Amino acid sequence: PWPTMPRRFGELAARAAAQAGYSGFAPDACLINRYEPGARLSLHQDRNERDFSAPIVSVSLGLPAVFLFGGGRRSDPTTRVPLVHGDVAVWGGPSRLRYHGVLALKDGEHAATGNCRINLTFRRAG
Ligand SMILES: O=C(O)CCC(=O)C(=O)O
Ligand SMILES: [Mn+2]
Repeated sequence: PWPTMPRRFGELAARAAAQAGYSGFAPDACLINRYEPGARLSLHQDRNERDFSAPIVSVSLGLPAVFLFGGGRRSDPTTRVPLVHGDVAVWGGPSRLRYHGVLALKDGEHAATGNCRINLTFRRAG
């Protein structure tokens, strides 16, 4: 069912989505971001996918980060969500287009990744 990515990756993402209430998620894309200390991701919406009915499943590896989860407008207040190695965040449904970002990564060392954070977002690109 997931010809474009390792089977286990697709299964992990589908299971996480189902646990969050989005059954039947069949990701066909995985965007991988690598953050070095100081790197950040400014508030944005994930709009490159054709199908907004599918959720986003985000897997964090390595150094911890602070995820900002906002609202439907860039100026809406944000919630700070600490993400550590192995965390999986899912947003979908009415939250699918909420603004989000990542604060500047703090310096550190992680056994799995060394001096960086790696994030995988599983998506249904369409
Ligand atoms: O690194 C993260 O936790 C979020 C990544 C993200 O929002 C994206 O790649 O669009
Ligand atoms: Mn995003």
